[in-house]
Amino acid sequence: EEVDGDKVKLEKLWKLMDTYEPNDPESIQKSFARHLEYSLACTRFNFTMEDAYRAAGLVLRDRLLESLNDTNDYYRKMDVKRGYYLSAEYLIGRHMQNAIANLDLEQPFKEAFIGLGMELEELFHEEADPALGNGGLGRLAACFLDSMATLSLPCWGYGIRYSYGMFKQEIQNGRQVECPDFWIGDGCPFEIPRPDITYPVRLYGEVTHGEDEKGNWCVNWVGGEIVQAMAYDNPIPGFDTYNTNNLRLWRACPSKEFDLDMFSAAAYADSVESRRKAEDLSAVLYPNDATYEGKELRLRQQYFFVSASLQDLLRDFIKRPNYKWSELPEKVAVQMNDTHPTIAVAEMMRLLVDVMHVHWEEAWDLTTKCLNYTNHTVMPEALEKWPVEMIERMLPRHLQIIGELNLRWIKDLQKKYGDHSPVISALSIFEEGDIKKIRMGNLAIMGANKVNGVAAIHTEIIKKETFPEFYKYCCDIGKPDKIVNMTNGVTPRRWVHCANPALSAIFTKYLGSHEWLTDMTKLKGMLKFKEDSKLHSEWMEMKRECKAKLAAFVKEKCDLDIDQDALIDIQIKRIHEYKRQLMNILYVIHRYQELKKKSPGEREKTQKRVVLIGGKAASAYVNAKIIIKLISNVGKVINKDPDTSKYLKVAFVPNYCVSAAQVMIPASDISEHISTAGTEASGTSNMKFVMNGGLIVGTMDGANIEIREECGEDTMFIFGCLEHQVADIAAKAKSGHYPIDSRLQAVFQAIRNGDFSHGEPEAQAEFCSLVDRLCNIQAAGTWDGDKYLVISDFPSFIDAQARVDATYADKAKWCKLSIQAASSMAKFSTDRTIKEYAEVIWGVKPAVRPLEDR
Ligand code: T68
Repeated sequence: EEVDGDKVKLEKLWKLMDTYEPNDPESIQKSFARHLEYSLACTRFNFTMEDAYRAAGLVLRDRLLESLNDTNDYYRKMDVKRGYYLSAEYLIGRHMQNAIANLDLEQPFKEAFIGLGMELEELFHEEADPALGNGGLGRLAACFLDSMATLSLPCWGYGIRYSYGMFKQEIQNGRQVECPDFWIGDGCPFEIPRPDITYPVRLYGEVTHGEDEKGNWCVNWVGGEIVQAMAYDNPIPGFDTYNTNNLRLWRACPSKEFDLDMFSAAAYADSVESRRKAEDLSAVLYPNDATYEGKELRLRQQYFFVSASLQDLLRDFIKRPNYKWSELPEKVAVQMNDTHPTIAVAEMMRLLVDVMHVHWEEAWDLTTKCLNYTNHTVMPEALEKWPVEMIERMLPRHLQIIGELNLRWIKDLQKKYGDHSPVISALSIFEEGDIKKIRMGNLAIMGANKVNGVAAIHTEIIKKETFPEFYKYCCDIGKPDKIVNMTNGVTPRRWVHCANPALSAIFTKYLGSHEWLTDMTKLKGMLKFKEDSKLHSEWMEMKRECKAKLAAFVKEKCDLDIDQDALIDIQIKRIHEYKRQLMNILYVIHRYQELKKKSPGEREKTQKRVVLIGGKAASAYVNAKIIIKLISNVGKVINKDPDTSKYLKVAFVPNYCVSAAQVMIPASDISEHISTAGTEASGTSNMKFVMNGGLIVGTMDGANIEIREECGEDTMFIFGCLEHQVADIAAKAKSGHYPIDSRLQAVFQAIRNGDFSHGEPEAQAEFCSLVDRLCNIQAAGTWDGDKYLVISDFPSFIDAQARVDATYADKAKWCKLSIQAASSMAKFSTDRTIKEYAEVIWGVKPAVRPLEDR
């Protein structure tokens, strides 16, 4: 019910609200004091650092809200086409520093807090690190939001407000222990609960047929349970624009109606219990990446957020004056981030046909014009397939819709390829077998206007290997460009400006303005200084500063002292066999063995190195967990060996997360992106490292290939087999031809000898199992051994590392390469990526909120 304008002095209210919060240091201080006292009930004489963080957060929230509301009004007024990013994950990281930078409040905030005797940076550390995602896919979504806002694009994100994000990783006796991450704690000042924005989401129940009020035949989905989705808004401010966009996350709540039948049947307690259970739906993020768990709760989560989001965006559409359904594709574009939101294909059809009474054919036309799908992986084990039986129980109407869609699809294919073409079973949404399944990838491609991969090589693999029949079909109907490439990126605001203020200052000083932060092609202007000795000394000073921060961090997290003059070598990413952290630690052992062989005099001449490895393993991923234990144990041996510890240190850094990345990445000299060719779709941390002046040791995989193209071959230490060679090497290995380099043999021998087992029989057995598996010592006939070709790529990995040492020895050369690489990264800003999505896939244009609007 709206407020009656006669009763409330609306005009007066409007005038009062028409004044914006002032941004000078003194007003910020006043705002801060007011929030401490009135919002947090602290006194000026008695508050903690956490209170101070919270009050500062509320100061920012006021300003974010003003901008969010006005931006929404502006988009509405302009009646613009909107983009909606559907993602089950957002790895947003801390808000505060980013919000201050993007709202252009760095100077006044700094002054305000210095004036109050506080360091702003200390406040940043009080903030929990919201980790509502697993890894690259979730972090990409967060970088995308930053770029959408910065480009003033009318685009929103939709997702799930998990109460428990990605688990916190503790390392106990070298092993991963998962601890719950209740990130919300006493509440997050940057989110805005919207109890007024809720939608019912039905699960289970049955489908009946009947007549509507007008006597038309209709379908009813009834019974089951209803969960309420409540909106939590997270303002996303753009940089150098007045636009602030929104990330709307849904929390599951009990439905508003109370079941009176249950109540009167004296089942009051049961009834409350079942309502309480509704909240479990958004309780926890599944900690798997690259595999999916066929758990019913996961499918419920997916449907829950998809249904709420589509209801919300369709409600917004029908609020437009004189809307016509035929105009939906001119006003709405939806991006499905992987197959996780793919049930959207069926839900969009259900909402249009059953609820909005649009004809089936038109509804399908609209659906396939609005939806788009991004694929992030070619690993077969990651392609989601849900049992038909599960969908039938949970979403009976959706199964009917998918069945009907498939029927029409197959008929179309039969006309083209004949009744029994093998293409048909490959393209069908249903997978036959003991357990009949729905292939979400096929459903996504069928329902999408555009399908995209995330790096050039990955998009080619999608066409040729993952979905070849689909690609052929697209070519056959004259639409080969239904599958397009959208190479990933990262936001330079968080990953250079916030993470590495010293580097940001260098760029701004040499280029004469901070324009590079919104137009990274400007960085090319640095190239003319790449041999300038003054820049070299500032650049090296910047690295030293970053390394000092890293050293403090490593001391705190690993209780290890590291030499700040050493070459810093980092591998941080989810632990997975295809990413080959195992190869990295095997190389560290080899390096250790070589050092041990040397005389003290010879050792003096070798390059000092600190190797840091970090990342989380899915909780059920046995091998990944053993790899963590092996890294920890190798560290324990090497770091305390007096012969070598001056020259080589290695540590497993616990609880890798966005805020850890912001400290680690700027300090690296080299980073490892060493997946088997053809397995890493893109990778995005590779981009962050290079933007910060680090060089890459890497394979010809994912975005490494494109980074090399942009920065020059000399800036990268490439090794390993190429994608087209993999099948051949694996085939030879299967037939027994798989030689092991003698240096690797020596490493295996040391592991088998128990040199890194600390006398723990369990660890010894586990480490041997890893080595045995690589060497393919297992049940006869099954070759599942060195699936990711560690043995085959090892010798060239050693060579690449030798090239690193040789190059690093020449400080001026290294510095030049570092400047050259960092200045050539324009392509990998998400601003470029998002511009391409907006132009090629969404057809969404910028809507710049004008200055006079303020
Ligand atoms: C990553 N995928 C790719 N998946 O591995 C990486 N999966 O190469 C790419 O750069 C990145 O996506 C962005 O495109 C993931 O991160 C997941 O996190 C995930 C989560 C749940 C289920 C499956």
